[in-house]
Formats: sequence, C-alpha cells, structure tokens
Amino acid sequence: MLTKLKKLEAAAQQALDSCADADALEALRVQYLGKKGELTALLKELQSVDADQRPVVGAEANRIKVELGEAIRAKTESMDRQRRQQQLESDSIEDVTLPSGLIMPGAIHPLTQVTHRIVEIFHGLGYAVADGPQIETDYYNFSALNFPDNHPARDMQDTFFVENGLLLRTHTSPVQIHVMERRRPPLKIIVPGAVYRHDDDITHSPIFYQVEGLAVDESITMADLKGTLRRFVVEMFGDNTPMRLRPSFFPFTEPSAEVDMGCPNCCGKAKAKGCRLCGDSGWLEILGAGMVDPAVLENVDYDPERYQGFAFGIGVERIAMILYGIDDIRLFYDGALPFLEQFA
Ligand code: 2NL
Repeated sequence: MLTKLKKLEAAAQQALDSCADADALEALRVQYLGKKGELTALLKELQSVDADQRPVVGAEANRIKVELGEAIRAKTESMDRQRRQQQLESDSIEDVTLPSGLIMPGAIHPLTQVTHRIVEIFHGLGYAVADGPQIETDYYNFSALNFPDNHPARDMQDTFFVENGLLLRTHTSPVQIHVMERRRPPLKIIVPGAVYRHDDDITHSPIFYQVEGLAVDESITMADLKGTLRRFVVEMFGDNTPMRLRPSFFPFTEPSAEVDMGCPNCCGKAKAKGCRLCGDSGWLEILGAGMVDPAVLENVDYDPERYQGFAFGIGVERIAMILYGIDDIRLFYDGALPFLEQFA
C-alpha cells in the first residue's frame, strides 16, 4: 500500500509539472482527488490494510491528499497571475497622446459671445474693462447707489443674502463704485459680469449677465449718452435700426431713460406695425441708462459741480434673445447640445 502511494505521488507530481493551463490542472485534480479519483480510491482500500499498519498508511495518504491539493491550487494561482500580467502588457496603449475616436469640439457659449461683442464695441469707443467681486456688502450694492433704505429691491424677495450681511450683487454697479473710489475722472469703463436676483421664469433667470458702462468727466451731457448708445445699437443691430429714449426712473441716475430699438420682427414691414414679440408696439426695450445722480458722485467723493457722468446697463440675455430670436431664457442655462451647437 505504501509503495502504491509513493508511486501515485510521484506520478501526480510529474503530471503536475507538465500541466500547461488551468484546464489541465483541473483535469489533474479530478483524476487524483475527485470522487472517483485515484487517491480517493486508494483511501477506500484502507479498510483492507492490517490494523497495526493502518495509522501509518492513513497518515501518509492524507498527507499526499493535502499536499497535492495545495500544490494544484498554488500552481493554478500562479498561472492565473502570469496570464493577467501578460494581458496587461499586451493590452497596454503604446501612444497615450493618440486621440480617442469621439471628439466633441467645444465652442464659446452664446452669452459669452454676445458679452464679448458688447465689450468689443465699447472697447472701440475707448472704454476699459473692469471687474470686481460677486459677493458684496449692502453699501456697495445699494446705499452707495442712492437706493433709499426702504427700497423694495433690497427686499429678501429680490436679493439673495449670504451670511454676515453679505449678498450676491444684483447688478454690476458696485464694481463702478469700487473703481470710482480708487480713481479720479476722467473715467470710461465697461463692466461685464454675472449678477443675481430671486427670479425664475421664461424671461428671468436667478443668475444672469449684464454689461454696465460708466463715463465720468467734466461737462459730459445727455447728448454724449445718446450718441454713445446710438453707436452701440448701430454696431450691434445694424445701420438702419430705429432707436428711441423713453423717460424712466432708477435710484442711481437722474434723468433716467429706457432705450428701445425698432422691433426686428415687424418694424418697417409693409403691414401695420406690431407683433407678439414687441407687444404690438413696434418697439423693444433693450437697455436702461441715465445721467449719474449727483448723490452717487458725492458718495465716492467726486465734486458733482465739477464732474458729470452717464451710465447704462445692458442685459446680455435680452440682447442675445433679440439677436437670435430666442423666446425662453432657460435655453441658455440648460446645457442642451442641440441648442448650443447652433452657436458653434
Ligand atoms: C437696466 C438699467 C442701469 C446704471 C444701470 C449705474 C451705475 C452707477 C451709477 C449710475 Cl455706478 N448708474 N448703472 C444706470 C442706469 C441704468 O441699468 O435696466 N439694466 C438692464
């Protein structure tokens, strides 16, 4: 019996050494250790061994069973590791700089394109670009701009307040206040940037973009304002675009005006003027403007007897919607590619 066991062990060891893959190893395991395997069969013969020999033979058979099982498991594992290593090496990318198949070229967002165009027009008129913080104090966003303490725009319902009495600017005007505090006239600046109001429907977004302008010098008049805005309208919408100023009110300008352009949809057409876009008036409001209120100049220590200024505020979304015939402001913020790709 012991001789049989020794022979079996030697044969199994030799077979194991010549196993070349996982299938062969599994076949080997079944051949020796399986239910009908050779070692299993020998273990069953144990009953016929003399009782005094049985413990020695039994122990030897068990040792072979355990060691052979362990050897097969170890070789299976080592071949597995080797196979994975080879796969890693053969799968490796030789040139990591090669482009992938699908490349989606990016494009400038339409609101950014329109902002750039507006800034470019005023740059051509000698304006310098300025910017500043989007989180502001009540002073820079409201008080310095001559908003009375009880003005409804200060209301929680219109303004996003953050902690410590700070707020998200509701217009870019606080930037102009910072610039005027730092510099003396003459001054011509254009201020593009994100602003925030608690508003959300098809013509209002809680974040939106403005370009405000400010010019301060000795003897600036309303005629300078009108001539400047005329240049803007002509550059943006074309030579023959009608434009008009309508009296209005802002806390920070006096006098104030709203500026309309002829409705690009119906103005000048043969039939009677008016359509859905312009509310049947033939005119579309495009921006607000006015002469800087002397109280605002005083707040930044400019002498209002010596200096005058004009200012204006342009809503980027509104200009883009008119320019491209878009009727829902939310399209700019949804990030849907079929919409955005049209501006690539
Ligand atoms: C609008 C109106 C406007 C201004 C913004 C301004 C800034 C300073 C002083 C005076 Cl620091 N004015 N900005 C003036 C008039 C109108 O915006 O409806 N924008 C969309």
